[in-house]
Amino acid sequence: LKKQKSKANKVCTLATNNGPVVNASTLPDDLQRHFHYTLGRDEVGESPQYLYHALALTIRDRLMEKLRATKKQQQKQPTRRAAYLSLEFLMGRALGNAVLNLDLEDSVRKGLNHYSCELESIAESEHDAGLGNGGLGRLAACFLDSCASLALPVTGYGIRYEYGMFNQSIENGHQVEHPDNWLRDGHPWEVAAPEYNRRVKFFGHVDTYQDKEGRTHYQWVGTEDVLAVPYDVPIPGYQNDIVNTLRLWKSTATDEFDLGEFNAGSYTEAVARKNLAEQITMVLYPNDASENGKELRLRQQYFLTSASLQDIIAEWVKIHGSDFTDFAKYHVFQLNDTHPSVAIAELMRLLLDEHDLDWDFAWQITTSTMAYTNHTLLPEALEKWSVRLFAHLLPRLLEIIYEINARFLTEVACHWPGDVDKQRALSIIEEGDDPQVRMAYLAIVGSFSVNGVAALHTQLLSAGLFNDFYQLTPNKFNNKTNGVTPRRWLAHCNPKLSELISDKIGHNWTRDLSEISKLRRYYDNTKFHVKWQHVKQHNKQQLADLVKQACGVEFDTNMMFDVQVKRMHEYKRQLLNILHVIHLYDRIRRGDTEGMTPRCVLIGGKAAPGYFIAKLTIKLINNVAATINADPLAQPWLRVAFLPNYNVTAMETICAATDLSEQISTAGKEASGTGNMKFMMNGAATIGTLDGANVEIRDAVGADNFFLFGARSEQVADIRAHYDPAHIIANDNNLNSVMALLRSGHFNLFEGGLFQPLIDAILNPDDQWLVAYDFASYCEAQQIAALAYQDKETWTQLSILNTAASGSFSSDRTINEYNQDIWKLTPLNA
Ligand code: GPQ
Repeated sequence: LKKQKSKANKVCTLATNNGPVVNASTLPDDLQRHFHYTLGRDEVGESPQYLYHALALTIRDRLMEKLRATKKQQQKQPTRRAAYLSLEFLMGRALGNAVLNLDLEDSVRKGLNHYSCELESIAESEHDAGLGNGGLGRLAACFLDSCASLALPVTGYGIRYEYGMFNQSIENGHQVEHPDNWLRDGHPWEVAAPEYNRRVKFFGHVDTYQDKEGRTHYQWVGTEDVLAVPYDVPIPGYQNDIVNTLRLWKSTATDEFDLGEFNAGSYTEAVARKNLAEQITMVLYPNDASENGKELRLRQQYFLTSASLQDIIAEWVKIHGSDFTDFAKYHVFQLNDTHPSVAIAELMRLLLDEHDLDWDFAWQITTSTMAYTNHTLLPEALEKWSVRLFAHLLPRLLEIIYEINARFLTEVACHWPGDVDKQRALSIIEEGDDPQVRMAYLAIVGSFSVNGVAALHTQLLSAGLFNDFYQLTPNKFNNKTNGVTPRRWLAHCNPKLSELISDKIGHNWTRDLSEISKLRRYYDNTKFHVKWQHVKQHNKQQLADLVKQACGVEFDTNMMFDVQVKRMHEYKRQLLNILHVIHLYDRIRRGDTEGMTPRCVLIGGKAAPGYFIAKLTIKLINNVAATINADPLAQPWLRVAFLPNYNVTAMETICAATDLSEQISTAGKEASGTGNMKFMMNGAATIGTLDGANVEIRDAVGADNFFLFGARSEQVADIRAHYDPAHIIANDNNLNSVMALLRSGHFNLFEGGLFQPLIDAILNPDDQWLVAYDFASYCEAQQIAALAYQDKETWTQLSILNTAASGSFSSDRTINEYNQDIWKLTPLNA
């Protein structure tokens, strides 16, 4: 009884005391309390899900405590802060990351002992938070980790999609999509904050009236409003007591809806309308770097943007009232691609219509708080919205965009007097039968900073795609090469290698990855080599187990692990990869195995559901894999698997186990890449083109330690001008033989003609991805890599050098640059 009493007291203090009452030593008790009382469970038995849930709540208590402390410290003195606006946050699992960042491993293991459970197996119960497509969404997640770890006051704003990135299964070699009901078992990491609900307007029309001074006022009326409800997810910094917030908005119907329509008797219509409101945040659009164009997507964009800006302005008004003089001193907004770029017009609307500022002042605030990051040069990914749709959905926003454009075009006219074509080319509104709003142009015009995500990408943006804007305002343009968090992508996902590294150079590399260069001292130390190899073998076994379980394919850890995992897209050229695999198979069948290195090829990635050619590539990979894996002749040399449902969690196992990282996009097409960095950090060598951040990776590790191939970006236009793939094929025995196998139907014996569209794509003189052009140099680089792998010493050195050279690919470096050049925030403890 006494014991129970003291427990009850503890709960009571927890509720009333502001000081820390949850700590490492109370963790095992807290875990039991959540398991038995919060969740009402007795035994772990058949459902370890509950124990995971209890553990998550136990850790969340600790996060909440630090979150409150962080907020308190921020409130002590007003600080400049940043909001990272993004339609995607690809967070993956939270448990392992929180345990690492809060340094709770020992006490968590102790707590789980009571239930005879391992942390690793409990962690398996967590669904990935897949609120993103690929690189862009994962970058946002890495950035949040770095911001918190650097104690920067940055809040993430996103959407709480009911359904995240779809789950992919492979049936008869084809991709099949399944809804990702990730919230089904509850999401213990979030806390709803309905007291901060915001109203977001849609549809309606604009009324104007003149006040006594003759000023015109605009009122957006007759709107159909939707309520935005915030859910806060704590973002812990790395062992620094800082916890920031990711605020995710869910859409619901407004209260009037309940009272008004229900009472009016139109019950079913009212419920249908409620559904409409809730549709907004129902599902993530599964398109990576390609156009959407759907009304619901624009609704999502405006919903996120409006709710987030209102949130920030409401807080400002609470303290400063209607005085916006210093607003821009205290706020900066980073737009993650054009997806949230309607923010520029929305901030104008809020300042003009709701807070009564005049145009010049509002514009000055907007253009000194908005900063835009571009993530692609692909024209099909540059967002445009039809003016017609805009006028219908967001009439007031369109008016403001027209006004921004009119004023901007006078600047263009001053810079290029008399050049009407220039005005047409730079206009935010694209003329034509179906006029369009060019969101990238709106983003550039309304921002004080425009950045690309790798040196080459920024250079191509300034010299090409946005050159006119660059000429107009060169100082806006800057580069911020991407990075990845070394906490998740080395410390957490590769504990064995981390321990080995820390043994040699201490563990400060987790905070300052530039220290990892100290590893170079050991690159020719044979004792160290043995340990390094040992860790790699262990990690390869883990991946082999995963591949066995997911694909039924046996990977042999003595073979080279050659991996390409990323979204399926023509520009990423998974097709080139599988052509090389077919070439190896062709060699094996011919008995030409001299100098061949046994290898296991793993490919994984999701295709957008409507992307026919990407889906067909998945089918080809699966059919080729089936043929090769069933051929006893190929067994000693080659195994091939397509890993279904590639996601953040799978990458944690994959990047730690890879020998050769495939980064083989057509030069000039991959803005940066970030998978390339994760592989490098974990000691994989790269085979790649001079594209995106590959350029900087190669510079860092040295040309001798990078397997380079393919056309350079500056050659691509020339090559395309007289491109004749049939001629290339006819003059390359290897490629000719591969194409003959494909054409013969060798990989689609019972599915005649199935792969013809892929064959046609390769043979198309208009093939902008230059698959046939790069094939020979790709095979050559593959052969050089294969030979290097045969010399164990050489390869181990290569592996160590890659990890040692990965220091600048930490997202801490990236975020420090964002902060120095764009955000100018003061770290909390500084
Ligand atoms: N990226 Cl525009 C996406 O993942 N989705 C997108 O919609 C766009 C870009 C990627 C880009 O393809 C990669 O090269 C980058 O490394 C990544 O964004 C992060 O910048």
